[in-house]
Amino acid sequence: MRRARIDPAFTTPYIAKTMAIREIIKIPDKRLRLKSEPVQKIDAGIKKLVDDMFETMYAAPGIGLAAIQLGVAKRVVTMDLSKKEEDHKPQVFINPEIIWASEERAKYEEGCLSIPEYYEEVERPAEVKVKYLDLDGKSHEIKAKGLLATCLQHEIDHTNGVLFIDYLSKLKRDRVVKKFTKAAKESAMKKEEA
Ligand code: GNR
Ligand code: NI
Repeated sequence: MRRARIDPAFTTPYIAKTMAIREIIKIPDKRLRLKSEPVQKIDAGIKKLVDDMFETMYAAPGIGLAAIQLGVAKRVVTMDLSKKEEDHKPQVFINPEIIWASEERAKYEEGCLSIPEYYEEVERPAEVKVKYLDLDGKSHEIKAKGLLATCLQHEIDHTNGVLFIDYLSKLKRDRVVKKFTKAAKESAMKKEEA
């Protein structure tokens, strides 16, 4: 007899190795407000998490992702600011910390995969110095400006439970939270019906 295509004994190990796109959690999920824990040891689990983060981020698509957006409260950030899809420039920041921020501010229109299809201008320090570990555990310090500075601050905020809507007026923030809360309730109701 031929093996059934969906024989779980055959497909499960395959899924475990390759199906790495995970669900991105959305507001008002309370986990987005957690302070993530520092990574103590960069082991196989962290490497798998980073792989899954890249796959999820590229699929979304997004230019940055913090582990908490997958529900994992660890201080891990992935990023790719390359313009063309062909030349990926994956960057990993473990335990990233802002060690200096410029007085000068810059405005940038931000979006967030945990608040899909909502964009608003946010003002932040124009330049930051960030200290972080790479996947080999080696420490680095970089000075960032432009999109890299914005994205690093956005992702480091995620590791501290902060979202870009926290910088908007209360009116705007309440409005977007309300909209997503309603959508989450409706989708939970639909699930119950099914
Ligand atoms: O994909 C993303 N784009 C973006 C645009 C402007 C400022 C920040 C970002 S990060 C965002 C992906 C995301 O939600 N990362 O946490
Ligand atoms: Ni985000």
